[in-house]
Formats: sequence, C-alpha cells, structure tokens
Amino acid sequence: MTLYWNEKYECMPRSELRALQEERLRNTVRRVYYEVPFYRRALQERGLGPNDIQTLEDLLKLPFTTKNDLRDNYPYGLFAVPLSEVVRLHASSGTTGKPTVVGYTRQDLDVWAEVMARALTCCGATKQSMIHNAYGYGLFTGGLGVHYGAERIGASVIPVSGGHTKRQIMIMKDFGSTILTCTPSYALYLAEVMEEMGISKDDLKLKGGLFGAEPFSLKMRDQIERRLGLMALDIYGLSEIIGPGVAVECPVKDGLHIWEDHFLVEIIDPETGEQLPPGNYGELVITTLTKEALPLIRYRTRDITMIQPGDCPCGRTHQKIARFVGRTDDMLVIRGVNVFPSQIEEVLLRINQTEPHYLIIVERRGQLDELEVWVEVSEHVFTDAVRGLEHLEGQIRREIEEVLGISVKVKLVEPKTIERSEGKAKRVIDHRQL
Ligand code: DLL
Repeated sequence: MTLYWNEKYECMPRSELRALQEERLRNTVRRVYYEVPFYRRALQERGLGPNDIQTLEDLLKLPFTTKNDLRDNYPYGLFAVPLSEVVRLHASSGTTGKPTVVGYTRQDLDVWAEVMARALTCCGATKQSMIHNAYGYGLFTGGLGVHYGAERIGASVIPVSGGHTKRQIMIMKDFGSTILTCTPSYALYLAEVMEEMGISKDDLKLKGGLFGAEPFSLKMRDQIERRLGLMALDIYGLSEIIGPGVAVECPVKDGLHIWEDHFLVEIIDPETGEQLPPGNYGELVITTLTKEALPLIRYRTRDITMIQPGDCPCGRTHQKIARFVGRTDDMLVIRGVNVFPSQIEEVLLRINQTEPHYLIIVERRGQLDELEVWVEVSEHVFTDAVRGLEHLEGQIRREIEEVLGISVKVKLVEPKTIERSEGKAKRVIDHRQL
C-alpha cells in the first residue's frame, strides 16, 4: 500500500515546515493587505503594515475573520484576485439567508487536489482504486473536492453523487468500487438498504473510505466499518478554507493531520479569543497559507477540537487535531447546560437494540426547556412486548441523563420512520424561539 502521497511535504521536519509556514504567512499578509480593502482597513486600524508580520508569533497581532465578515462582503468582497482569475465557485448554505460564496484560482484547485490526494492515499487509494464518490456534486464542495483528488492520484472515480440509493448499491457491486466517500450518515443508510436488498459486504470489494462533512462518533465509525467491511477514516474541511481535505485521519486512527503547509492552525477559547495550548479543547481557527482567490486570516470555524500533543507513528509530521465534538453553534444550551448531539449519539450507539437514527427535539414549555430524543429501535425489538419497550426507553433515558446531567424524554419510534439523509443529517429540531 502506498504510504504517502507526497512524502517530502507530509513528513517534512518541523523546523523546515515552520520556515515554510512563515514565508507563506508573510506572502498571505502582503496579498490581503494590497488586494482586499477589508483586510487593509482591519490591519491599518491596528497600526499594522504588510511587513509587521514576520513570524508565527506575530499572528496574534492579526484580527480574526468570521462567517459574518464573509456575509457582509457577499458575494465577492473578500476575493483577492479579479474574477477573471477565478476558475471555480462553490457556496455553502447558511442557516439564514444568503449562502457563503467561495472562489478558486487554477492554483487553488491544484492545492485542493493535492491535499485531497494526500487524504485519499491515507485510506488506501491508489491508481488501481475504483472510487465511489457519493458526496453531492454541485455548489457543495464534497463531490468535486474528492473528484479532483481521485483524478490526481490516477484512480478511477465514479461521480455518483447523492441519491438513488439502490442504484448506488448496484453500481458499487457491478463496478467493483473499492473506496467509498460520502457522509457517515449516508454510509449507514447505504448499509441499511444493502441489507434490505440482501446484498452483503462480501458481495462488494470495498476496502476503505473517507467520511466527513458532519461529526460522527467512534461507535458510528465501528458500525460503518463492520457493516460495509472497510476502513473508515474521518475527513474534515469547510468551504471557506478550501472544502474537504483540510485535515484527515491516517490509518493510526487517532486524530486528524491538518496539512500545515497550507493551513495554519490555532485553538482559541471561544469566549475570550485567547490562544489555548495543545491538549485543550476550544474553537479551531485557520489561516490559509497558499490560497490565492480567497485567503483568510485567522478564520473562526466554530468547530470544537484540540491540537493533540505528540508525534504520530505514521511518520507524518503535521500536527493532529482531535475528532470533532461539535460546533460552538450546534451546541444546544438546555436549562443552562451545554449539550452536543454527539454526546447523545454516543449513548444510543452503546445500546444494542437501537438503530443509529435519531432526532433531538427541543421545546420550551413556559420557562423550561425540554429535550426529547426520538430513537429508532431495531425491527426485532419493536415486535417485542410493550413491557420490553418501556424498559428500553427507561434505560436510554437514564443513560442519557447520566451523561448530560439533565432530565430528558425518550420516545422509541418504529424502524425507518426518521428521515434518512443523502448529505448531512439533520439531527436537531429546535422549536424554541431564542
Ligand atoms: O462539509 C466540506 C466537506 C465535504 C468535508 C466532504 C468533509 C467531506 P461545508 O459544507 O462548508 O464543507 O461545512 C463545513 O461541516 O465547519 C464542520 O462543522 C462540519 N464538518 C466537516 N467535516 C467534519 C468532520 C464541508 N469530519 C462544516 N467532523 C464544518 C465534524 C465536520 N464536522
């Protein structure tokens, strides 16, 4: 198996990597100062000129960029090149109103393909691979991001996109797909439909896969691996920074290497903005080091992770970030307690009789928040006596309450009643008018 896609960069000694980062940071700061009025103003307000940033420590002098800044400069206001240099646009849907628009020069696409080739190599992809790419093609970055990485490697890519699940399974079987790329929730849905169709993982040739675009627990990873018969690695990215391929797990499966020759990483306390040392959870902040069309300085991702101290036995020298526990903004505050959907998922997957399909519903009754978890139970359990179901409901409730420290309601629902997603799963319905 090919170990690395680009050993020179992936295994670069840290001192060399740092020198490269500093040179690229200086270039990026110059670029935004001269090309993006928003950044020129922001630097001038702090009394900074383009040459005041020389080392990585100087980063602290720079302001943060937020999703709101992108929104305020919709659609192209933060671009650092004329539109004639932009060869691709993508957009991510916001929770409210307008999407966030991102642009790429030819060189940006080249960097993207490079980091995706590194990621795909991590899960075992080579020139011989048949890559079944079920991330959505379109404005979403998942489909085309994986696509160009796969082509860069020279693998065969099947651009199947999302949907038509039964047909996807037929294609995987008949075309001999060896690598699967899609959201983890869709991977589980594929497994479920496969089982219904009477197709076993042994009828397929899957060996590895990259799953991301949404958080998933370790238990969910185990299920994906067991039911599809492959090695499932976590891949992270966001449109604003480039798309998928910002960070990826290696086969050691203990954290995601963030490609530091292109993305400079910090973890901050989301309340105070202070940088946190490795080993502490906080908000991930990224500065792009090579982006031409849309360079971003200290972009606040709202994703919560930490830098994992220590070296990785795989030989890659790029720092690792921990699997994501959630976002600062999908965090629910229920009666003053912070709740991440991933905590509830962990509990549900520990309990054998439930399916990994659930919905979290939040209501406000009077002054009080109520949290209800709908859980699908397995077919064989649902046909059981009512008493058994009541017992299971009670068990789930107690275990969730123990983890969260607040009272919750649990409702068991029939198999296949919770809507499946082809892309990112919707896990939370918040009826509160906050
Ligand atoms: O989701 C890019 C992507 C596509 C990543 C395919 C991986 C695979 P956006 O639509 O802009 O881009 O959404 C970015 O999704 O800020 C995270 O909150 C979440 N996210 C992405 N990957 C992961 C992951 C793509 N592995 C937002 N674990 C990010 C947890 C993830 N959350």
